[in-house]
Amino acid sequence: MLSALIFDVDGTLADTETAHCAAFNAAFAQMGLDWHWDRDTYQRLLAVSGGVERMAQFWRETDPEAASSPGAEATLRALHQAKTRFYTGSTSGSAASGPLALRPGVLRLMREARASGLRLAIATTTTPANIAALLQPHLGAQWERWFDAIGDGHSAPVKKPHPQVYTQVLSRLGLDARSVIAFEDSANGLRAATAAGLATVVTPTAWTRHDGFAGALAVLPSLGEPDVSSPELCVDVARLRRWHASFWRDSAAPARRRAPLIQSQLEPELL
Ligand code: XBP
Ligand code: MG
Repeated sequence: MLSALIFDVDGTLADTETAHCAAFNAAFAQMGLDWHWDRDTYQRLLAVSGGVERMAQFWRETDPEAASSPGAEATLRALHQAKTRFYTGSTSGSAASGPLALRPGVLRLMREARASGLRLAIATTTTPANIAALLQPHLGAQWERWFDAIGDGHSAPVKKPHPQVYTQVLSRLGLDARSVIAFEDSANGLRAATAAGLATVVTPTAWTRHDGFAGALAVLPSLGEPDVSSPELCVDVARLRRWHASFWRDSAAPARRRAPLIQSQLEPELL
């Protein structure tokens, strides 16, 4: 029986990677580095989960000697602290642009899930401060009370596609993977959730729409909003319960599990 929903943050709750990329570039400039990540570079580096790990990868590519020097780790930590200040400032609504919007259907489904007695949790590789900056404007100062468990880049330092953050959250929930659905946006996230044994709904963004999503429970442009999405693309608790039941009923047929139950046409305008 379905008991809980576990949400990834970046790309799933909100389309955040444009803001992350801008924050990285602002930190590089503030620290006097001539690094600048354009869209193509950042899209390629997104294959590496974790901001510190992502910068380390870029540094190894561009200056392997400096990247392995004794002070490199301290430099990366300072860079990441600066980046997090820029990101939380741009996301939380304190910037003129206002708070970063949640993706279609996220708040609706979380409200409906809680009203239906389902428990909610978060499993992300991002920095804890980023979660608060994103969710506080939408869920209020007590935003953490929405979630029975939160796994993040600090509590689970081994990043996706490793399943560490999902196994940690399942353990904190005291639930078996078969009673939970995960929500992700990327191939790394799908692989992490699948490795932890979870049926996973994928809602890619423009940053991740070219990833591979074999083994997903469903691949959709978003969780949908009744007034703007066609009915079959609107995810509600009743639909999730049906998908979850058929996913585990069909699990005896491994070949069928490789093809998502729902593979909608990811229309660019919907992403
Ligand atoms: C996506 C990530 C994060 C963000 C940047 O996290 O891989 O690294 O891109 O955030 P999610 P940090 O698991 O929520 O999709 O710089 O804090 O890592
Ligand atoms: Mg993500």
